[in-house]
Amino acid sequence: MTTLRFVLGDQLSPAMSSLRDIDPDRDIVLMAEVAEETTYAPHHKKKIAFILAAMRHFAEALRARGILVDYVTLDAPGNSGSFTGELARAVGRHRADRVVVTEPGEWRVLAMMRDWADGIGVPVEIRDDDRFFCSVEEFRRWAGPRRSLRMEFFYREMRRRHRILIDAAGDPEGGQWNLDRENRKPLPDSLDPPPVPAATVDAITTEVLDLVARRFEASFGDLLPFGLAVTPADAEAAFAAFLRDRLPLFGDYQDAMRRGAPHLWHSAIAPYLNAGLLDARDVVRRVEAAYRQGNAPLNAAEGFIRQVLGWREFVRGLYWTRMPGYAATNALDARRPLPGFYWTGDTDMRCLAETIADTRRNAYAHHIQRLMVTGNFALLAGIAPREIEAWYLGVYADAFDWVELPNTHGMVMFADGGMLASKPYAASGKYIDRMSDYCVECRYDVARSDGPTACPFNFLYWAFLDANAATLAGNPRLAMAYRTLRGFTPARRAQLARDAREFLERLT
Ligand code: DLZ
Ligand code: SF4
Repeated sequence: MTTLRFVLGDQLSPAMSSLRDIDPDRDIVLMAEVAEETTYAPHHKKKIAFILAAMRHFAEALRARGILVDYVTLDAPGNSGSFTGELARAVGRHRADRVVVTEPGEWRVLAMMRDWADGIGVPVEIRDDDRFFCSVEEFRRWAGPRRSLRMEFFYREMRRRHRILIDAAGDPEGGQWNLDRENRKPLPDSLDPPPVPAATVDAITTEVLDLVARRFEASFGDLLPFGLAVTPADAEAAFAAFLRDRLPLFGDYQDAMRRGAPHLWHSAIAPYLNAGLLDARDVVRRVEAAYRQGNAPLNAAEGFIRQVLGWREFVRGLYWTRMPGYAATNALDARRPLPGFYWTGDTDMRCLAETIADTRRNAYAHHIQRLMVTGNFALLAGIAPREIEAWYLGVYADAFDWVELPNTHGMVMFADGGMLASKPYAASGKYIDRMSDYCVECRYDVARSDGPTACPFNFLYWAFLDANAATLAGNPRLAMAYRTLRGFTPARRAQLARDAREFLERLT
């Protein structure tokens, strides 16, 4: 009896549930580079190279353990170009009696998997992905029938359940659950972030880089220099460097932005966590240990752990319990096409140009750039959720649907009407100016709200609030903003709306 174990490109963990009871004498692991996965989103060149190189290294590591791996490269003759096609071909090739897989990170692929048993004629066992703190069932029980879900309460539950940053009395370490207020310091000019070390490129990765340069020449983003980790050992080195050099100040400057410093004190380990090169539970425990050993302050450890144990698990639960209907909502009726400058960076709004340039170079931008620059603009400009979601899914090396979709749809675009976020993260240029040095060299004046030199984020912000008053004015977290808006004269409101309309018309 031959079992075929199919491992996908973001399932590169040695302890994957699909590999757990493998019989090295009889079972075969299938891995496949397929055109459909490289093109279903407008992926960044670095993202494609990262996944394919990590897949090839993973296959080598399995072979070194004496496991038979059937690895289909993108250029292999006869490659059908899809997961379904490659699985069917491999079942025939090996006369497999059954298939074992771990559930995927995307609804689209789960729908495919559910059809596999019928299509290929052998039983297909779909196992849970248990690389997370919280299973989907556990999340479902926690969420119940609630219409809106708050990360904060889920996060506290996770902290308690897994006893992370909990003191001997069962209370949160330091007396507070959430130190978000201590994560917003503006960055002093005198302070420079430490460099983020790049991983070395070996022969396997070089081959992948050649392949991507050839096949994806027209895709978004710079392929070189390539410094992403593609093995667990290199990902571990990247995480260790973060613990040592950047975690201590991560908390203070979590929300800061600076030209030419894309990583600041961020860990930049999301691609490794999401592809399986690092384990989220291990990472959280080690950040907690750094705090307990006096190597990092509480606002850093708690801020990091909130992202991984809180947000990351929360959005995954939300994705799997609310999809596929979740993606179809459009609470603010946003319909504008994505402006071309998201792909070219060709805009005279400095904050956007810098963030998009970082994205193009690194397939990375940190969470405040994503939420408060590219995201904030998309929200204020009323970009269609599907268009901006496809952009985020493509351009970031860490982006897989389960994590990208709720973050963009719910958090950035408020398209779910507040199921995930208690308010839209709309902000004027004032916020960007406070948290960055972008405005200094911008051709727009961040202090002006109307007229030809005004910062577009300003009039767009007021026009957005005005236009969406019927939906948003009752939100207590926006009460102050609406009070200010109501204090404007009708003529000023009309002027702001006109500036916004003319600006948006010029965009398309
Ligand atoms: C993102 C991606 C890309 C670009 N290429 C492949 C591939 O060739 N083979 C593969 O197994 N996985 C790839 N992936 C990751 C899949 O898209 C991902 O596993 C699904 O979207 C489910 O999360
Ligand atoms: Fe961005 Fe406005 Fe600042 Fe220019 S002035 S960088 S557009 S926030």
